[in-house]
Amino acid sequence: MTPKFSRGFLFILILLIPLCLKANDGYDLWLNYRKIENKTLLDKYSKAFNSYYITGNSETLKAAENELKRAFSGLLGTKPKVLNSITNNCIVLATKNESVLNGQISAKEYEVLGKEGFIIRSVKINSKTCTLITANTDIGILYGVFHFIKLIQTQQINNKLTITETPKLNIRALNHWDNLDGSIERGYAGNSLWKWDELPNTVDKRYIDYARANASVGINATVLNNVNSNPKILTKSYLEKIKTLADVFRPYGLKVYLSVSFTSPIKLGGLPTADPLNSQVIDWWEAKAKEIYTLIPDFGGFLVKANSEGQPGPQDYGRTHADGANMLAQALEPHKGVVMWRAFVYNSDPEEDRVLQAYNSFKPLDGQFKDNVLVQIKNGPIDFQPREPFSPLFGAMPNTSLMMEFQITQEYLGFSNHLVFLSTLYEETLDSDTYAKGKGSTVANVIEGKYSSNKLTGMAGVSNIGNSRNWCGHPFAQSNWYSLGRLAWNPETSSESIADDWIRMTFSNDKEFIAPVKKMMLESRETTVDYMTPLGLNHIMAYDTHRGPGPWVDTAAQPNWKSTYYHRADSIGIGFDRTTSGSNAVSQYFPAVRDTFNSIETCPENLLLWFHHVSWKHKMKSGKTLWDEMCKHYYNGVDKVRKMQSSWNKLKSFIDEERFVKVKQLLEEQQEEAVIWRNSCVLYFQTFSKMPIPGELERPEKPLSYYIDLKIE
Ligand code: GCV
Repeated sequence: MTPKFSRGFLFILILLIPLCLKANDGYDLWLNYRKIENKTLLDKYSKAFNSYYITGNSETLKAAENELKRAFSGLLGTKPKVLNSITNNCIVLATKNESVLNGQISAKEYEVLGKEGFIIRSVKINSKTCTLITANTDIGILYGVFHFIKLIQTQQINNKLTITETPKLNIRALNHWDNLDGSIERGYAGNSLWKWDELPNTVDKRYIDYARANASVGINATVLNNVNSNPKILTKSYLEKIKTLADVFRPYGLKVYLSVSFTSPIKLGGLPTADPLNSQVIDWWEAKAKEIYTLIPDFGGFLVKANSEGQPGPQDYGRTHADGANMLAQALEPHKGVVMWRAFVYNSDPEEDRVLQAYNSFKPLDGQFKDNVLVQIKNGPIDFQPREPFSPLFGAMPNTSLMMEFQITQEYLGFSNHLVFLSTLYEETLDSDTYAKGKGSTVANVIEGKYSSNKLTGMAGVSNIGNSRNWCGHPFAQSNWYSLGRLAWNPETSSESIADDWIRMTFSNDKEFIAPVKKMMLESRETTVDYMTPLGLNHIMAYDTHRGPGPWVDTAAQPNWKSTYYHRADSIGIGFDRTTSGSNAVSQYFPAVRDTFNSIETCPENLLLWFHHVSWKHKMKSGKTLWDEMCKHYYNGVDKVRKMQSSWNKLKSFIDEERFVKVKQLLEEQQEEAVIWRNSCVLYFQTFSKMPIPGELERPEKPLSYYIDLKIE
């Protein structure tokens, strides 16, 4: 039977069509190849790039070719011709030794590129004008293609292209904290992407899009499972599933790694011990490594959380972290695998400042790790707070490969409900001067390996990806995944340029849109610090969930999980004395940094309460008392969220309805939570300062007890 539609229904349908056309659910991320609207530019690009010539047919080159076709069809509305010989206006994709190159690029230039770098250059080959994308390897070509597409997306192609790019870090990794039951620890965008019950036989198309997205920003490593690892991940049946994923990811240069539990030999192998010096344990891991590499020849290696937050480790057997890491490294060495051993360790002793513990545990081990071990260090000494000083381990272990661990998922930063562009947080850490080799020895330089003989370098980001349709929950949370990739490729990239590219690729090239959105993004992290943890406050979130305020939390499973442990507010003042007369954490830094942090006069005010217990009446640089200054920050935070809202509300006409509305709703939620944060903290800390909220500021609507009872879910 043919369905009959009423006139009214058809009318509504017609009205809805433009809306549907503008719909965008965010699935395409920054690979959003929508047609260039500027007619002149469209004509220019369509003429300049109308065909391509490719040598080789590996899976990686096929991926490059497909991406090019996809981008052309979306951005230019054209289908590029595949050529048998080079003609004018074509794109040439060729690796180093292809004869077609006619010596365009010198051997020296190729040497600089290494295994993953690429060149994009406007050249003449046999008197034909073309754009050459070349590299030593196929993956270099794929990276080059993504870069080239980015130039079209962001409308930044000049007439003469002369681009050379090489990654500054070897391992550029996502750490998934995905559990085998599909849940994600600290994941706020749905469940795990990995459908373990369907693997190895069924391949979700999404795995390919995941790999594409990672390759597009140069991410070349994925640790599939939670660092709180379930030993089952190393069973035969899981390894077969993982092989399927590795096969899907391989063309995109994405290697698979696994988080392993130190007691796997006991749990899976039935051994009585997991002592790293025990020969049966050593044999067990060597056999396991062989088994893995037989299935996955390019397997990356292991990530290990040991003797941390209840996880087993070598110290359970009287051995050191180096003993544990080296035993695993030895098992992986014949296969060229690596161990990423986390430095995130602390005990529950209330007497030893938690901030000291990672440094005290690892610094003495400098030089003891095998060459295929990287020590993976969180950016700050506690745990992914909205602001922390850089970890003093950066620069302190010159004979060890050190890699950076950032968090992309917003555990302490409002989950995927708050707009927080984390690139500025990453950048702040990377730009911090360790003074390890005198002024200018930035954390970026340290992790690039500039001061050590160790050759392995890396950066990891704890993933914010889940199976929600737009991958990351908040449309802007995608920018944090993107930023991690960009900074892992080059830790000296500016957040400003990352934001610029991301906005153009994801939303629009319209200047009227880019300027306000970029401002929102670049200010958003400081805004969050203001309404959550200004002036160096930290870890005052709700217990366990880490969502919403909880400065009053004073009972916890261990003393250093209490908020009161961190803020130390009393009738005199607030803050943790970590100076030379306090816990002495300042002395873990090189002298110039130590002295700056140690003095209340020179300590940056944004870290003041991290390092000092400061009187409520202390005069700040602004001339205000500490109390008034703190109030100012909390109120500013809320005001700035409101400013984000009003900026966003003016941008409706620039983008699709779907993402516009989603961001609008989330900003409303963020504003409400920022008010809760502000009111909670100001009212709670006021019980110690006994000082009034400065006159002109709006008063909290509810009493403190209301906020203490409130749970933000
Ligand atoms: C994976 C914090 C988080 C934990 C996380 C841990 C870690 O403590 O709250 O969920 O565990 O860091 O990084 O290992």
